[in-house]
Amino acid sequence: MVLSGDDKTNIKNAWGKIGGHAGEYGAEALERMFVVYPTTKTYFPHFDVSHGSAQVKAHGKKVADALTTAVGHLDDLPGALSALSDLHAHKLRVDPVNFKLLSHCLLVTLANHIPADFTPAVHASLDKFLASVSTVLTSKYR
Ligand code: HEG
Repeated sequence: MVLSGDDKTNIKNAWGKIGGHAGEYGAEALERMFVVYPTTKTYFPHFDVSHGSAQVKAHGKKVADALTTAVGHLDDLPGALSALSDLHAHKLRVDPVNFKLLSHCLLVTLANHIPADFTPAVHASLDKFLASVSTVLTSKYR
């Protein structure tokens, strides 16, 4: 998956629109994932996954911060996400299909919050971005 110059511009612009809401949107995406795809909850047996959960809010901020880091390193996602890739592959062992589910929920969340900016072209660039991040986070499994 190669991000074009236009993709990089679209991704940075869209992320800029989110401003200080990244953590909140990350938590919303997680809540959507847990509600829509309940099997994803099996990775979080130690979490309270109910609506408004402080744990989901805190984890949403962590996920969003990692994505913000990624947006800042679009030319070196493997380097920027190396430690996180080790964690997901060697410790968490999250099946790669789940990354598509979370990515989808992130896109739905963004579409809801920045509808005017969520054009088909921006949608496509964000989809490529999340697929690239997911590839990095699942690249050390084998
Ligand atoms: Mg992962 C921990 C980011 C997909 C399950 N995830 C984390 C952490 C970050 C992160 C930043 C905290 C790392 C740390 O404490 O050092 N996760 C992240 C991203 C994405 C992703 C950016 C994809 C875009 N994670 C993902 C998916 C699942 C999952 C799809 C399972 C459905 N992550 C998971 C679990 C933990 C983390 C179980 C540990 C949570 C905890 O115990 O606090």
